[in-house]
Amino acid sequence: RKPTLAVVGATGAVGTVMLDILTQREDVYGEIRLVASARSAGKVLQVRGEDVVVQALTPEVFDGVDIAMFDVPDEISAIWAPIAAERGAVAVDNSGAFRMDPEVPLVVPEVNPDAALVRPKGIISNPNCTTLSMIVAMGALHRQYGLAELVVASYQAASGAGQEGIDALYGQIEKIAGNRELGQRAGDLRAVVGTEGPFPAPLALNVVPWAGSLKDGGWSSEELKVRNESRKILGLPELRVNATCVRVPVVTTHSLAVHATFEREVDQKEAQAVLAGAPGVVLVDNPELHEFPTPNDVVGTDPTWVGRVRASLDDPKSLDLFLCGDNLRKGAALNTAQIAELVARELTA
Ligand code: 11C
Repeated sequence: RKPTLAVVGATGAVGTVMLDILTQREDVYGEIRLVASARSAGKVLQVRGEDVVVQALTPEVFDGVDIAMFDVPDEISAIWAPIAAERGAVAVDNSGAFRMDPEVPLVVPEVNPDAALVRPKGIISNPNCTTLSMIVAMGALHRQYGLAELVVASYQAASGAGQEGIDALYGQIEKIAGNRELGQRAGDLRAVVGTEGPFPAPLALNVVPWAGSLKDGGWSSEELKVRNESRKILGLPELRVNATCVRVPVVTTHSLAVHATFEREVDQKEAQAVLAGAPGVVLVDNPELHEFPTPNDVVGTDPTWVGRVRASLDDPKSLDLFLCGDNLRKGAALNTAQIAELVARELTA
């Protein structure tokens, strides 16, 4: 019997991409049940070319479900993923609610697929989209050279903040369109576009060094997630990680500038070959032809795209590189779908 899948949060920004991904990938499921808040129940969505009526989130909706994906806020997952697990489903959760729970594996199929097999709570977590945008490439380099330290700066897209973030960025762009005076005097953008929406400063014609909530020492929650999740996925609890997370006026696709230090000496050409050969990674690194990944080249695609690979001029064990990953695909829906496929294969083996 093919497993029954529930997609919880089917109407959100990630849920919408999930339905496309389920339609495009190999069909390993029997029934696919779409679930959302009571407000969205009754809507009709398409998956695998079929109309499916959205059901309200209730405990009973998980009866007979083998795998339940959650693309909902932390507080909803915190309550409902355990309910799905109690009712016999394996919950694959894309929220931050369980990622650092020692009894919940945090899985990236290209990096630590076997971790998905040990899930005492019946829950598997999907990492944060910023961590995911870099971790497949860093996992490949770690296998070759042994990772010792990461110093990263992110360039995060508005859709990381969901549909609200997308709407805020487009709304701001509409408000400033055609105004060639803006962006030249302190505070002029704030006066025109305000700060409605999820970003604490104007995003159009600007960058905002903030994502998530404030934690001790001035770190943002997003920066700590990059640190803690990278350590857990790579199995390196002492890995040195410093992240600065920045929002940029891009709709979808997170980018990161990475300075990585390894246990062994690195070679630029060899590192490029390692990345080019790694599953889930595409190398585009011809600066003489101005060929390198940009978010707009990458949006809508599955892999992590890497370019600008350079050996550090000051440290034979360090590399600098730039990478991009679609935050709604590999950064969220695709990785969740890949984890669910691992479980589906296990259940039908
Ligand atoms: C952002 N990475 O770009 C965040 C969104 O922990 O799943 C995802 C938050 C999370 O704002």
